[in-house]
Amino acid sequence: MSLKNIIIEPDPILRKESEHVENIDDNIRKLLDNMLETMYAAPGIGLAAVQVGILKRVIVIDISKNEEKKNPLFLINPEIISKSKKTSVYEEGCLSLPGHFAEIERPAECQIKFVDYNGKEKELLANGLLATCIQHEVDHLNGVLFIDYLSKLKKDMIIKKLIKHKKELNKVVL
Ligand code: GNR
Ligand code: NI
Repeated sequence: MSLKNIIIEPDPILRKESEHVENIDDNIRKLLDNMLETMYAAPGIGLAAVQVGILKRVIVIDISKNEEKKNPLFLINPEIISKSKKTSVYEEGCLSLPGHFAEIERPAECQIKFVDYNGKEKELLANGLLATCIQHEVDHLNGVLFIDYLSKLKKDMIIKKLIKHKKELNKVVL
């Protein structure tokens, strides 16, 4: 397995629409394994392939708190079939927006259809943090980040700080 670099906003890749996966083969499973390892190392509770520069509709999620009892979820071609009218608010973070957090309101529950690690079609009804995380990740597959839900003022401020942050990172590398 190997760790992948996580792409930080602003980057045009993060704004692209990811492509439907046609074949669930060993290459896709290798990508999912590497994404999971990268997510645990970050650490984060979710990761979309686009965040490591691969424009495929695949997501890994693990909202378990316990190090020993990991509970990874692999979602290929996830589709939100229904969302609740009831909403909930969570403080969201994003590995592509390091150091920035904001309260985001989303449907409290969502039902999804997806293909699992073994290529089997499945459905899942999610609530709580899992529902929020799934919607955050599906947004990534459509080129959407949580800052898109904030006022232009807040969004611009965060992007400005990220540009500065990225310049600092480049100085360290050089
Ligand atoms: O690690 C993450 N935490 C998080 C917290 C609240 C709502 C969504 C998330 S996902 C985020 C990892 C990430 O950037 N996934 O795309
Ligand atoms: Ni994210």
